[in-house]
Amino acid sequence: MEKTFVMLKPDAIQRNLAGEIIGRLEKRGLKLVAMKMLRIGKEMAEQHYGEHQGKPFFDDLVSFITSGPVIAMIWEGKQAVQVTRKMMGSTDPQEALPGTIRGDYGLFTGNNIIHGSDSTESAGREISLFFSEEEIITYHKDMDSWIYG
Ligand code: D4T
Repeated sequence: MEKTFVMLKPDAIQRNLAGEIIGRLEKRGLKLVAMKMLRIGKEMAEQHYGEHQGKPFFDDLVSFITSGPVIAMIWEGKQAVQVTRKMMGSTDPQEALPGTIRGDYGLFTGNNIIHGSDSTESAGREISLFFSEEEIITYHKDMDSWIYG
């Protein structure tokens, strides 16, 4: 099974959207294997968004992601990376389709509610930045046989 890293950004927490979003991922059939709330420091934010260093929106991005607590999670499932990205919708919430998380709850690119890894390589890097091996839980869910057949 593939793992992906998902983070509910400070706007999701402040707007009371955490339960709703976690519920959507859960109901889709993805399996939650790690979760914690934390406040990201500047250094960790710069590392997480390293690919955007030097871009005009970088400083705003770092100050936004460090502005309040986030919820970091690992979700597992078949094609978990791609499935989660589709559920999130486009980076710019104004472009995101209704039915997607950003398309239903967002209006502005800077505050786009949720982060999800964009590839299995990014997922591996992000998971090890946020979680230790011991924090990732391996367990069986009977329901998986109803989800995957
Ligand atoms: P993240 O990484 O937060 O899941 O978002 P995406 O994967 O969908 O998009 P991204 O990496 O291109 O952008 C990271 C982050 O930067 C903000 N951003 C992005 C911004 O404020 N202005 C911009 O022009 C872009 C492209 C939003 C998400």
